Amino acid sequence: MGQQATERSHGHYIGGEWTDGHGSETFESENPATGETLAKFRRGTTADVETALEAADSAFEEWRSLSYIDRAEYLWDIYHELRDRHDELGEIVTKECGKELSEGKADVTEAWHMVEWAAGNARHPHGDVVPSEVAGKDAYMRRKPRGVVGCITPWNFPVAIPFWHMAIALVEGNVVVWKPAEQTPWCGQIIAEMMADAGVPEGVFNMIQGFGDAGAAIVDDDRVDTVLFTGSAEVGHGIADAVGGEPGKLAACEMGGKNGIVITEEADLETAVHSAVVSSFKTTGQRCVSSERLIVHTDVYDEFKTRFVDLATDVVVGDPLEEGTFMGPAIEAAHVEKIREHNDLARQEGANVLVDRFELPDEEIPDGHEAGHWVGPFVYEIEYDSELRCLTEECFGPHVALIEYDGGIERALEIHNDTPYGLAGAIISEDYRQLNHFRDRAELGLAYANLPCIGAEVQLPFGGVKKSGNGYPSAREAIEAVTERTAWTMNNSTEIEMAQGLSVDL
Ligand code: UN1
Repeated sequence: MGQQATERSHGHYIGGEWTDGHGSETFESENPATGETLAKFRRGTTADVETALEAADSAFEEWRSLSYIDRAEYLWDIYHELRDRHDELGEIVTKECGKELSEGKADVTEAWHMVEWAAGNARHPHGDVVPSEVAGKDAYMRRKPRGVVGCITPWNFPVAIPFWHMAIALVEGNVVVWKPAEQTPWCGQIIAEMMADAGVPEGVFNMIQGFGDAGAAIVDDDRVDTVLFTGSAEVGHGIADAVGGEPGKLAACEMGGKNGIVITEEADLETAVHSAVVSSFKTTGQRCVSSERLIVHTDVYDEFKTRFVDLATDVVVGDPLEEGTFMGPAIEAAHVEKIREHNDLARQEGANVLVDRFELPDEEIPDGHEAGHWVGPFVYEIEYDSELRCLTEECFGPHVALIEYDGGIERALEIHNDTPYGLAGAIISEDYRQLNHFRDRAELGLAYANLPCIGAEVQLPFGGVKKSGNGYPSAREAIEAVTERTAWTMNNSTEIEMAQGLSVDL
C-alpha cells in the first residue's frame, strides 16, 4: 500500500496470509488535519484474534529453535527498509496521526533505532555466569522466550512503538499477535507488509486491525504469555488487573503521565523556556511524556511567564506537512472534546488563563483543512493545591499549568511528586546539587536535566512509576517481559556436593 488511499478495505495478516477475517464491518483511517479518509480497513473480531493466536501458537516451537542471529536476520531486512523508506513513511505517519513532518520522520527514525538495537542484541551476551559456592559446579542464568506475546500499541507513535514491543519480542524467540491503534491502521498495514516482505515465517507475526474488543480478546486468552501495552492509563490499568490475576502471565504496561518541569531560581531561562515549549506543545501535547505542569521558582517566575506566554501565543499551529509548522491537529474529534473538558475544569478550579488558543481562529486554519481537529495552546497559572484535579489528571493535549513556588528544591519536589503518575519530568537549573537532588527524589522513570522531557533514546529504559506503568514494554527493559530466566546449575564432578553445606550421605 503506497502513498495513495485505495477503495478496497484492507484486512489482517494472520498465519502468513492476508485475510478479510470473519467480520463484515469496516472502519476508516482519517487524516486528522483534513478530515479526509485515507483508507478503509476490516474490523477484526474475536474470531480473528482466535485464528491469529492459533497461528502464533503453532509457529512458536520452530521459531524458538532458530538461533538469535537467524531470527535477527529478518529484522535487519526491516531495518534497511525503514531507513530506505524513511521520508515516505514519515509522511504517512504525519498524514495519519497529524504530527508535523519532522516528528513523523522521527517516529520512523526511532523505529529503526529500536530494530537496530534489538537485532544487534542478538550478538550481545545474554544472561549471567554466576560463581557457584561449590567448586565443581557451573551456575548460570539462561533466557528463554515466553511464547506468545500480545502487543497493543497507541496511535501517537504508530511506527516506533510497535517496534519497541515487537522487535525485541521476536529476536528473543517469541511469536507475536499485534493490534495497532484503530486511529492508525494504515501504519499497521505497512508494518505488516514489511514483516511479510522480510519473509518472517508464517504465524510468527500476526496483525489484527480492530478496536478494544479485539485487544481484550488478546489480553484474555490463555495462550498469551505476555501482554505489552503502551497507551492510556484507563486501558492499561484494566489490562494490568486482568493479567495480574493469572499466575504465569505477565503484563508490561506503559501509560500516561502528568509530567512536570521544575524551573529553579538557578535556571538559565532560555533553556527553561525552550524546554517548556517543546515539552508542552510538540505533538500537540499528545505524548505520554508531554509536560502539563511547569513548577517555577518565585524569583524567576515573572520573567519566565512573560517569555513562555509570548512563545505559546506565537507557536504555529497548522498543516503538519508544511515546513514551519510547530504543531498539527489533535488526533480526532472526541479528543478535542476531552481537551476542552480539561481546559474547562482548570477554569472551574480557579485558573488564571494566560493563553487560550483552544478555538483556533479561522484565519489560522490552513485552507482546505477546515474539517481538521484543530486545537491551540492553553496556558494558565494556578496556586498549588494538592486537591486540584487539573494538576493531577492527564489531559493529553496542549494544556499546561504554571505553578509558582517559594523555597528550596524540596518544596519544588513536593509539588512535582504530588500526582498519581510518575513517567517523565525535567529540572532546569545550573546548580548541580539541585540537579542531583531532583534525579534522586523525583518520582518518575525518565528524568532530564536542562532538556525537554520528551525525546528519550531507545537504548535507555522507558517506563514509569506509580500509575504510569507496571513494567517496561519497550526498549532495553522489555527483554525482561518477554523472556523467562532459567537458573542452570551443572555438576562437573562425580560427587554430589550440595549448596549450603547440605549433607547428602545416604
Ligand atoms: C510517548 O510519549 O507516547 O520520549 C512515547 C519520547 C519518544 C517516545 C514517546 N521517544 O518522546
